[in-house]
Amino acid sequence: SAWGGDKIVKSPYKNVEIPNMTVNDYVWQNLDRWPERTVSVCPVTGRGYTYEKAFKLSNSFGANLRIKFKIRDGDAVAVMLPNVPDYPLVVMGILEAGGVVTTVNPIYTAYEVQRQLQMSASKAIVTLPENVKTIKDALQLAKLDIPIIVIKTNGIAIPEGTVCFNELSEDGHVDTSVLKQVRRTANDICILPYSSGTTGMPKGVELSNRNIIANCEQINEPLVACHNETTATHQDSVMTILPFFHIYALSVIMFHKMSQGIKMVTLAKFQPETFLQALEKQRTNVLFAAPPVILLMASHPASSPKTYEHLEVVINGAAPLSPGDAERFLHRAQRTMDFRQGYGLTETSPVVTMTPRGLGDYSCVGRALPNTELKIVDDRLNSLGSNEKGELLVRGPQVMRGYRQNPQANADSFTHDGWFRTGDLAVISDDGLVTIADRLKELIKVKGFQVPPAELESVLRDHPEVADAAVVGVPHASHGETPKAFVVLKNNAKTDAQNIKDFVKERVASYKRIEDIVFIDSVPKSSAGKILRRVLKEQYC
Ligand code: AYL
Repeated sequence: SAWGGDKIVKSPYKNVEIPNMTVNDYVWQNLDRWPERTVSVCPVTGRGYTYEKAFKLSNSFGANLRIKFKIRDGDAVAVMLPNVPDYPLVVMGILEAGGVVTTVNPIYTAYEVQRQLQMSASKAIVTLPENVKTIKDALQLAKLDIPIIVIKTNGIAIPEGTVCFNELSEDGHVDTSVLKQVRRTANDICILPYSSGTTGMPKGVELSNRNIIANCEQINEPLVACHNETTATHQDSVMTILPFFHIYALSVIMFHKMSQGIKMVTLAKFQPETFLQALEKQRTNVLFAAPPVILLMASHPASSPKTYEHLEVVINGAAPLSPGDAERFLHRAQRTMDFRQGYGLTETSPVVTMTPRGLGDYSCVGRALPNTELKIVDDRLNSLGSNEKGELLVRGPQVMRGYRQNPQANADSFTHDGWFRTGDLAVISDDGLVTIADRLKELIKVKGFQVPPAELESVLRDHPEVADAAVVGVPHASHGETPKAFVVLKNNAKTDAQNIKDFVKERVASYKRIEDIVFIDSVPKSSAGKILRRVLKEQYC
């Protein structure tokens, strides 16, 4: 049995060593084995970089961040980009400069960008021309003035009042010895993504170099690994449709694949035909996916056995998979593939469990990675046993240091003996297979993306005619879940549902939009003032 007498589930795998270094040193450590290999390429524009070129350009960019923009060790730099092939150069340059990367969703509105720039105290932001207007609006809202660094991708001049990334990263034009001043160690923070965790507004998740490197090493365990070694005659190629701004792609794809000399085929937009064509034409053999991608491959008319001729490994994560979709996809592909699943959170860098090769069970999320311990507890944190349903707790080197400047959230998220509370309801079998049963936390996931109810409630309460509001997630056929709002209007309010929807639409990214509003007289709350979401769900959903 995987269970110890102490009701702790240990990983079945041998512990891995975690090298004591920074992520940038880790990623580049084997550079001399594959300098001429492609690191990233866009199948639509053909733009891309070799490993050596990416290293050199990121060095120049990093040096300029220190010289021209006075970025110092620990300063946050925001990255607001779709999956362009330059993404790894930008991220690595920031890390080499000693900075901390905070990734921003490129479809965020000015309100959302403003909040993240303020909370992270970002000293600069890197983006594309089409996002400059949103960023300028955000800086105005925040009364901030930071440099906007813009990547020139098609020869067209960059907007006025911005700095050109391509000039900052040009090789040989800057003395990169300034990078020797950087003093970053394994325990320093390097990535600062935002997550709401179990409750409340998005919070900065402090991930250290050690957290990220641990997770890269943990997924190298032979029974869960999904790659062939890069050699003189072979290079794996990964389809990168999942956004780099989310920790799943940033960590599991970018950092891990670069440490292994793998090629990333980057797609900036989720267009079904382009994606399916690229799978076929680019001969990608590995695909990391979320449930909407699996659904697309299972059902799109252009999805055929030819599309998947080169595909060997598919890994799902980020939200509950429908096993039926997995089966329908495999049936479409007419090919034996290594189809697996991972589970984790932004707070765990992200991978906690992974299904082993050949398991063929699409309803579970596999076993604990090396160096990782699990526990199932009831609502009083008492340990439960195998096949008993309760909250999943995690201990391991991939677990974040904590939420930035938020002692209350940290106190709520960790037990006194150092276990991280996932807020997920799970069951673990005798032999250590984990099945996620439900989400205990208030977080809503739309197409695998976080939609924190507290964030939408705060937007709703900003509406001049709204007195109070509560938001819950309801099941949705293709998105997994969708937010549903309960609104209490002020006395004599003249507004209607459409007006409120439009108000929200202006302030949040498209996947957070509210389609369904119910007007109620008062929001049910506990004596402590906590919204009783379950009451709303039971009464109206
Ligand atoms: P966040 N099945 C069901 N729910 C999942 C799964 C899964 N395979 N993976 C993640 N979740 C839910 O921070 C769960 O509720 O990180 C969890 O608490 O955006 C929440 O998503 C965390 O959301 C991988 C690939 C982990 C992806 C990830 C997910 C990172 C998502 C490991 O191999």
